[in-house]
Amino acid sequence: MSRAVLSLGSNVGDRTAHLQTAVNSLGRTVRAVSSIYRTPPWGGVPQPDYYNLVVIAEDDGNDAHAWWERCQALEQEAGRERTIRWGPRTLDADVIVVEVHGHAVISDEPELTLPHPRAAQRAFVLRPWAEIDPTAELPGAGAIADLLDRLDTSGIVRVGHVR
Ligand code: A4P
Ligand code: MG
Repeated sequence: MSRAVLSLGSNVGDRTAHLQTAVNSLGRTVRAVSSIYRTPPWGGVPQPDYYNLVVIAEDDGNDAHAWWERCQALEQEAGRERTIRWGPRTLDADVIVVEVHGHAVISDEPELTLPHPRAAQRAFVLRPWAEIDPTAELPGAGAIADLLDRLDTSGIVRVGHVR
């Protein structure tokens, strides 16, 4: 069995609809979905605020790569175009951590680096994740509640929920 924490974000078009479609597409793998948060753009590119949420999902497989493929499919479904790094997008779907049979997968492959290398610095990931799993740990970095304490969360506002 594998369990994944996925971060979904949108700042182009109908942000709620893009997140809703992505969660629907994950279908029966979904175990928990956070609220939707409006978050200031991270990464220095001037662009509209994002809507972000975090999903915890499980499947019967043992392949971390399958989660990356699902995320790529979700981005394609949302008509994502790759232009500027960290720039605006209809959907960003990132794999934050994967556990296979209860053990965290560690990978430094460029295509799928696990845990996600920038998750510890991203309140837009940790804040929604903490809502649905407050005692979670980011392997190699520590308790997400402690990581979150060190970040600026002042611009992050809960705005709703997918159905
Ligand atoms: N990749 C490697 N590891 C992973 C992983 N764990 N999950 C590779 C997903 N992808 C991973 O990503 C570049 C490559 O990273 C992919 O080919 C994939 O194989 P990309 O999505 O094509 O490019 P990008 O998104 O522009 O760059 P990057 O570095 O992936 O950006 P991020 O980390 O995805 O950040 N601000 C807010 N508030 N909310 C957001 O959701 N998102 C981003 C994008 C920037 N700022 C944001 C948000
Ligand atoms: Mg990405």
